[in-house]
Amino acid sequence: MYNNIKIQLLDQTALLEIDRPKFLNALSRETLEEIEHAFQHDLLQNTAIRGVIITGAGEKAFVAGADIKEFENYSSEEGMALAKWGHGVMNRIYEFPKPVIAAINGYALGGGLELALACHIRIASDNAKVGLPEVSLGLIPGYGGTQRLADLAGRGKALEMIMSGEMIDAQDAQQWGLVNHVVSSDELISKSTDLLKKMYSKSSHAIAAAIKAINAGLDKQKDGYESEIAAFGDSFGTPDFREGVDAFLAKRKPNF
Ligand code: CO8
Repeated sequence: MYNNIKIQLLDQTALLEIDRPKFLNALSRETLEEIEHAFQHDLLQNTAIRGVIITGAGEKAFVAGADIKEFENYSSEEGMALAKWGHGVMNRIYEFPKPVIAAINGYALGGGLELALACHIRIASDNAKVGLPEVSLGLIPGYGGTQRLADLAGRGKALEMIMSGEMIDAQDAQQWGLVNHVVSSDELISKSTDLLKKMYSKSSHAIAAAIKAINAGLDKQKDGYESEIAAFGDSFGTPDFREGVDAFLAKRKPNF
């Protein structure tokens, strides 16, 4: 049914694996559509599923970002439309009434880190590397990253990560408040399922209510999210975007 994701049931937990290892699980439009569909239908409606783990196929990456090859020729309007839709998908996960854990098994970059930030909890393997490198492409994060990173790590750390475009390792990510736990690769899924199992012994109604209440407290009328969408769209009209993406595709350093 899906071409880019796989869903496997581990008792009451759905393990959603993003399955494009050849492209480091980059989020193509079709991949994001499939994630959206899964959260709208299977994962939501199947009452046997009480929690979800999102992870990446292969040993190298959780998700290395949005698929750069797909948006290399986007106009500002197309960029803004994609960000608006992407925000909707991320919000669906952020507000999902069952617990969602990102099991970060390698690179979580750009849209990949934004996907992890939209989950309720993040657990990283000790080889994980996370970052928001969009400025290297002449862009800014476009799937909620400017807001959710600042929520978790604070303004100073968020600005450092976004303005430098540098990645940090799993230990620093834990210190910065981005990830809850760091474990070995072998333990990543078992640590995530163990944490979910503790939640399954509690009231699922109360858990859904807690997610809603915590999110409501952080909702700043969504103004920041709107300005991210507008600024993200504007970036597509700049020469820096052309240079950044051309450089990535030509495997050279950009010259801004
Ligand atoms: N998109 C498309 N393809 C990718 C991506 C990506 N984000 N990341 C990696 N790939 C592909 C590579 O092009 C390569 O394919 P090929 O073999 O055909 O050339 C394959 O995956 C393997 O990658 P590398 O050979 O580069 O592997 P390395 O181990 O040398 O490097 C890195 C790993 C450091 C992760 C490197 O691949 C990299 O820097 N990737 C790009 C990371 C990045 O910039 N991510 C941010 C993208 S922008 C974004 O996410 C914006 C989100 C906001 C919403 C977007 C809406 C439009």
